[in-house]
Amino acid sequence: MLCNIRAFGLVCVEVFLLSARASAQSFPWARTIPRAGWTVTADSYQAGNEPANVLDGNSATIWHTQYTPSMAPLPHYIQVDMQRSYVVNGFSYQPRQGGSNGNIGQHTITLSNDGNNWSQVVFGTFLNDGTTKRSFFSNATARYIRITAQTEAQGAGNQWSSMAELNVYSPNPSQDAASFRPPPTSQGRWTTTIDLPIVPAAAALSRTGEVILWSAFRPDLFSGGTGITETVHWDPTTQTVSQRSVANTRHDMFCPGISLDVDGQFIVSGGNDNRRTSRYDPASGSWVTASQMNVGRGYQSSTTLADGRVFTIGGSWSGGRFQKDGEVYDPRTDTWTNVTGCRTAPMLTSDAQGIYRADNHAWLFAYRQNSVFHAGPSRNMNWYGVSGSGTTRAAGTRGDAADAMCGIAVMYDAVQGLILAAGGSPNYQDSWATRDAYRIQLGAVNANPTVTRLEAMAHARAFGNGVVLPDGTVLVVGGQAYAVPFTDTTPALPAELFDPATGRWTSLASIAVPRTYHSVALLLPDATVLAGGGGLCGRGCPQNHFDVQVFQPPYLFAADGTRARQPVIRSVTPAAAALRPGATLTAETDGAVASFSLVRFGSSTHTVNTDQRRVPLAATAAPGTTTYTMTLPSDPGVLLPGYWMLFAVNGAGVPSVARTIQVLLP
Ligand SMILES: *[C@@H]1O[C@H](CO)[C@@H](O)[C@H](O)[C@H]1NC(C)=O
Ligand SMILES: *[C@@H]1O[C@H](CO)[C@@H](O)[C@H](O)[C@H]1NC(C)=O
Ligand SMILES: *[C@@H]1O[C@H](CO)[C@@H](O)[C@H](O)[C@H]1NC(C)=O
Ligand SMILES: [Cu+2]
Repeated sequence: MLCNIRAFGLVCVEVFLLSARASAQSFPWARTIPRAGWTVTADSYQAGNEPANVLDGNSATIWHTQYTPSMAPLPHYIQVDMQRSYVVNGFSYQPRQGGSNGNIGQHTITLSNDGNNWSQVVFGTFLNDGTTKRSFFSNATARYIRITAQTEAQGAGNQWSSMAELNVYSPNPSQDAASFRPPPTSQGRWTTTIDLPIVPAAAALSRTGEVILWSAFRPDLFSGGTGITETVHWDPTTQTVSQRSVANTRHDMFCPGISLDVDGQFIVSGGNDNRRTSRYDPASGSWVTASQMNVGRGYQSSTTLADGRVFTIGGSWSGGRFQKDGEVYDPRTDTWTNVTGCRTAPMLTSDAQGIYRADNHAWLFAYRQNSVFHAGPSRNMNWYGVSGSGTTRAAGTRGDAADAMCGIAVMYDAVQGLILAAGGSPNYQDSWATRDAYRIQLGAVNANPTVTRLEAMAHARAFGNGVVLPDGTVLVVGGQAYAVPFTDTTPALPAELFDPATGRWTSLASIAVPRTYHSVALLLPDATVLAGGGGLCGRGCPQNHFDVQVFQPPYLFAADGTRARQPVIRSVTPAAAALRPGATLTAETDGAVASFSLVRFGSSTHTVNTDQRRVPLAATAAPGTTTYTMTLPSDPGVLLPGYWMLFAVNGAGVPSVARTIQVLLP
């Protein structure tokens, strides 16, 4: 697709509108299964709108549930019998084209080989429009596939369901389903796909346990917007997906800086509305207008500081192209203050597109003595001081690395000051990404760190994401080898796991679809990882991925392939679980465990997650008990203020579900 970030606009959108008409479109990873001989049934239909209409290749004829003489109530389902089992990995549904009554909203997709035993592979909510909906999921076998509609997309109370066409995808329709074996659980497992009514280009974990995801002013398009953001709340405990348009802050929060503050509020700065700041308050579930930045920014990064403020720098993608030196936000006073001594010039990459790209997506790590370490993506690294009007000090180069735009940088051990840097490309776009990986070991503040070249990843990745796990390993997901925004070519489908104990990588199971530009990933409190999104390139754009998928890392499985039993943290003392750096924390578990760690709540957009970091905790048990006492690090530059997940990890390496801990300001 020739639509890139320089060429977006009406022409590009028109192209996608035309391609949207091809509802039976195939993809490199998924081809439509020929529908000859299929049969179809539904729980209800209106005479003249029979279920068989979804297989006739004519989008003008539809299935519609009964509305007269009586209204058939939700839920509704429609199911096809493909007459034999296939390896399947996707489902597509074209809504009716003349009108929108019956568009499916909340739904599940289930598979069966015998018509009796069903397994769910997808749940979620579709966007209410006429574009073809596609749900891709991990390879499985099925003869029967069923979609069950729980709501009608237009409005509460509507009881109809309707559909123009239905297709089922297979990685290879001629493959014998009997030969199918899922990847071994030693590679982890990609589980349920969650359909969203937006393309999630940003996500953050709320201290309530909800994940908030957002796109831009439109659910499917990034460019040209202002004044509104389409968001989704996903509650993992109830499995509900709800759509909310946020207009009160008059802020299109596409491509912002995101930082979580001491109270777990999201501080979201700039983006399409490049000077605006919005704060998400988990307590009320609402967004609040905050002070505007001094400088308009988009694609800047920001990081929460040891003192609770938020530092940002760069961001020439939006708000003008010039040297955008640092500024600091104080949530207590709701003010932005320039720290012009934090200079942009030393942190630029040598991008072919100049400053527009060169100051994007900085790898910022707040650290000891209220400092900020800048690890990349430029090959040059820096220390920023954020007191007074700010200081900049060069910190050497990242070994023999080139500029690594849209690579991954993850602080997997904040106590030891250890950062993994991997992937990225010299130029933002039209540029080959690297497989190279480096360990950055921070020493004294303002001193050059020690950089060690590690074993390379198996896959080159730009636009991928890195997630630190409770055991200190780092999961990388998605990305592509040749960086071109809004393409799914050269995707890195297998996940990989970095083990700091050995310095080695392990290839893991493949995600169901490419997750390239505008994808997101987050660690969840149950020790699984959410990864998804990608696209946001306009109505009908085939690179739009309106979904996320949940990954169960290998540590959640026993050697025999079954789910491992997770240890349980029964209680935490102090019970309020709000502590200051240096405090003592006690946790009681349901059995002996080997270690504890804290992982900070994360946020994710454009490969940047400056919120996540891991702090290993040394714990000692009172003799004969499973009550463990640990002392928190005393430097708030290591243990940043805000919300953290406390995990216990047992002797087999299995993590618990997390307890939430708030780290207060010193
Ligand atoms: C139902 O299907 C699942 C998934 O294919 C399979 O693991 C399970 O054994 C089946 N259960 C029965 C009762 O056949
Ligand atoms: C902050 O810095 C920007 C860019 O240099 C400048 O335009 C703006 O006037 C400054 N604001 C204040 C309050 O000093
Ligand atoms: C699905 O199966 C096909 C083979 O039919 C394989 O090439 C592909 O890698 C599998 N996809 C995933 C995500 O495992
Ligand atoms: Cu972008």
